[in-house]
Order: sequence, then structure tokens, then C-alpha cells
Amino acid sequence: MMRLFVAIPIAEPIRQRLAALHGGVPGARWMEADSLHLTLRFIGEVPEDQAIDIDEALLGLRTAPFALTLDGVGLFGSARRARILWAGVERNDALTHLQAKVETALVRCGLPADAHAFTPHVTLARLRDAPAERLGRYLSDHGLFRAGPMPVNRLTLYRSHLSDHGSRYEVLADYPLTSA
Ligand code: 3AM
Repeated sequence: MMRLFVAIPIAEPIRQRLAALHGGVPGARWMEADSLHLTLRFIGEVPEDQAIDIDEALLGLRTAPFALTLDGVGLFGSARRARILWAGVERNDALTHLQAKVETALVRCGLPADAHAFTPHVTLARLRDAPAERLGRYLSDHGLFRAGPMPVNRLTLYRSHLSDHGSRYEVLADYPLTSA
């Protein structure tokens, strides 16, 4: 079995802009620059033969490249029990369309439909017992963060390796977006 997800990798120079958001939150575990991504679909544990089907389905996607802009920062979880600190994504119809295409392709591979609404974000840090007051200050300090436009010209299939030290993400395959 392998634990997979499909995401848009974040390239330079946006990585550097996101790295500049590090710091100021006690207990935060910041994402490594080369792991930064925007998840389109968490797949979860699948057997190897289904992973091969998924790879073929993603190879078959026909979507033109586009650009996206990061906008603002926010939290998942309540202010008192915040779990994830993220950078937001400006509303983007091409992104929504791409996510829907990926979802359709994966359901055709036999995965259950994703019941969750798509909330595009780039995880910056995982939080544990972050003081609410410091988080509040962080959000107001970085509320005007914007980065982009970032060209989106490929998707990536990642494998997630879980361990006691957190997850490590391995790139399994890249899928270029082409207008042709
Ligand atoms: O890309 P981000 O960091 O937002 O939180 C996990 C991470 O999200 C999420 O999938 C990404 C790659 O691990 N994830 C992990 N387990 C999940 C689950 N059961 C999940 N998303 C939805 N359902």
C-alpha cells in the first residue's frame, strides 16, 4: 500500500516568499521549502495496482497551464486549537476546474468521491499548543501577504511517508499541463 496525494508543487521564487513567513509562532513546525505544495486531492492508502491506474489517469488529463496568486494567511482549527497555518489562494476558476478534473479522473479509478469542499491553501506549518495571542499577532502581521502570479504548468503525484518525526513527501511522478 502507498499513501498518495495530488498537488501543485510550489516553485521558486514563491518558495522564498513563503520561507519569509517562517517564525513568530511558538510550537510551529514549518514546512521544508522543497515540500511546499497546494493539495488538489488527498488520495490516501491505495494498493500498487491502483496507483498505476491513478498514474495513467493523471497522464491522460488535458489541461492548459494557468497562473495563481497566493493571498493572505489563515488557520485550520479554532484559534484556541489551531492545527494548520496556511497561505490562501486568490479565487481562481482555472484552479477549480483543474481540481474538478482531477477528482473526476480519480473517481473513475475507483476512489470514493471526496466529500469535502475544496479549500485551496498551501500549508506553511503544523501547530501544537500555539498561544492564541501570538497567532493573532502573526495573522495581523501577515494579513496583507500576496505572492504571484505563479505559473502552474505541472501536477505532481506525491507519496507521503509517515513517521514519528512527521511526514516526508516523495515525488512519484510529474504531469505537465499542456494546451495541446
Ligand atoms: O497539503 P496539506 O498540508 O494541506 O493534511 C494532509 C496534507 O494536507 C492531508 O493531505 C496532505 C498530504 O498529506 N491529509 C492527510 N490525511 C488526510 C485525510 N484523511 C488528508 N486530507 C484529507 N483526508
